[in-house]
Amino acid sequence: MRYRPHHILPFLCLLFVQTLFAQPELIIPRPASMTALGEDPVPLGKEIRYDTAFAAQAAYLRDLLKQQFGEELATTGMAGKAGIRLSMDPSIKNPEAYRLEASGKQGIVLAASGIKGIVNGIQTLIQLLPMNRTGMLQVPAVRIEDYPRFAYRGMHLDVVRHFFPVDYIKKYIDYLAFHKFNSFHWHLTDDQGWRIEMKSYPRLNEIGSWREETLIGHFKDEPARYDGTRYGGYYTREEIKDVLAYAAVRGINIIPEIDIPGHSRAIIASYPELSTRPDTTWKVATTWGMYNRQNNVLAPRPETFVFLRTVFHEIADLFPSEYIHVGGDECSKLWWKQDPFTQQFMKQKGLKNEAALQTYFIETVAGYLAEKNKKTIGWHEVMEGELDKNTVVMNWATEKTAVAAAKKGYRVIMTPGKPLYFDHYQSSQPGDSLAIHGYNSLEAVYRFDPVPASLKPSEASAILGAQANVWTEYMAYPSKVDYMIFPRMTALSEALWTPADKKDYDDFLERINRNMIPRYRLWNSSYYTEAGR
Ligand code: TNX
Repeated sequence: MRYRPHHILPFLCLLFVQTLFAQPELIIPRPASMTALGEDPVPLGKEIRYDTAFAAQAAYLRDLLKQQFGEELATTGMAGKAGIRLSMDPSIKNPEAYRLEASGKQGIVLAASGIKGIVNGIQTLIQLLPMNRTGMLQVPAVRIEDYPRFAYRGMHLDVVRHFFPVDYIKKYIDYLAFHKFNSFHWHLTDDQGWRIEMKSYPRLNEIGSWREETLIGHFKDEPARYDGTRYGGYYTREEIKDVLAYAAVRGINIIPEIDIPGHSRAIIASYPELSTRPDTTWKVATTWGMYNRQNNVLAPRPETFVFLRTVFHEIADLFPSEYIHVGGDECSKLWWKQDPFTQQFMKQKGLKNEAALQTYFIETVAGYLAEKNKKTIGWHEVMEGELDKNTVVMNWATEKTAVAAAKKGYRVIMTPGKPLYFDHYQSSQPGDSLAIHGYNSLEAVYRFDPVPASLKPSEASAILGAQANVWTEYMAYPSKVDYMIFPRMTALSEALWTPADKKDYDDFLERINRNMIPRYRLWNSSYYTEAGR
């Protein structure tokens, strides 16, 4: 079934309904349980009261309401009577769960045992209010008890292939919060640039953050064309801290990724002595798809391991996340095979092949991270050799790889190319704005189940959740990112949050039309529609 956002009827209904309040039936992702209380709608009131643990979330809610309605509610601690109450309730076991009750007797009470639960409840409350102010603000009388199906609900963003300003990163974090995601995977380094300020190795920024020019069109186009314009940049430590604080209020954990030992061209451009050819002057990559095409690997030299320990310690000190992502994907073996020093190193360490060396790098870095009490996440290729079971495997291949990893005893985050690569087309029509290749439809994303059918229930707990990846080779501006993620990100939010038996694709399309398309517009965000093409 196609959804028809420009169909007039839903909009008329929406206008009519919203003069009173929004319908709980439209909430996305759909809550686990919801009961209409059959009472009159409950006025929003003039105050937000809160337990001290939720002071920052009270201010966040106040700002959201002010943005949307231009009216500033008072935040008053627990004193006062009417209005919204953000209440700490330790009896709610899951800190991401919440209870929202709006009734004549109690007013609007939002209860949770943790920051993330309150933030999730706030997103539901926002959707119970009209999108535009049309008279008194009130919410329907309901009781909602809600919790996530999966513990890991993530979105990734590649800020290397194209670089996005802090304002957009914050907007992206707002998208995550709205959709009740909890993890932002920030892909900060790659062949085409190093995007975070480093104190320990300044050439990573002086040289590694800039490329001479950028490829135009698809990387397989012949002949290749370039734009001749220097491109780059990086986030300063102050900017990173600002983003971390912004995310923390919204209950979003930021997992930084420093991608090694492949995807390292920006590193070896800055410090050629860490490459398999120290005598070479490397340039930061200007094209895409480097795997097995251009040398972009680290050599296992003593200075490389000093570099890795120092850099990962600096990252570990900056980011509060329990997990740090070390990359480990698409590490070409060609350049290691050709390098006598690397071959010598492998012999000396008893590493039987280049896959084992790849794992050696990851294990070594996992050890450096453990010194800082951090755990490691790597792309599934890190399992090519014998890898420690504490490392979480992020699987971008098929279900088969995920099943193999789970059976070996790894914990897995699912991010399969099909359907969770949002750099693939969501339109089946030729002539859509350039994407890498492939077709990941909205429906495929909605129907995606992170748990492979062939896993036994006892093995299914190995699947922590899932994430969509947003590689930005063909997304030069925020509006293109928006266009690629919406509405697929909205579909993923329900696949990760809502109990499987409560999912319904036709109903979801209805909610996209009536709740989300108007909201994307409210946010001034681009989105894809079949009808709008
Ligand atoms: C593979 S999947 C990559 C990225 C590219 C992407 C393009 C993975 C971990 N690495 O470097 O951007 O394909 O779809």
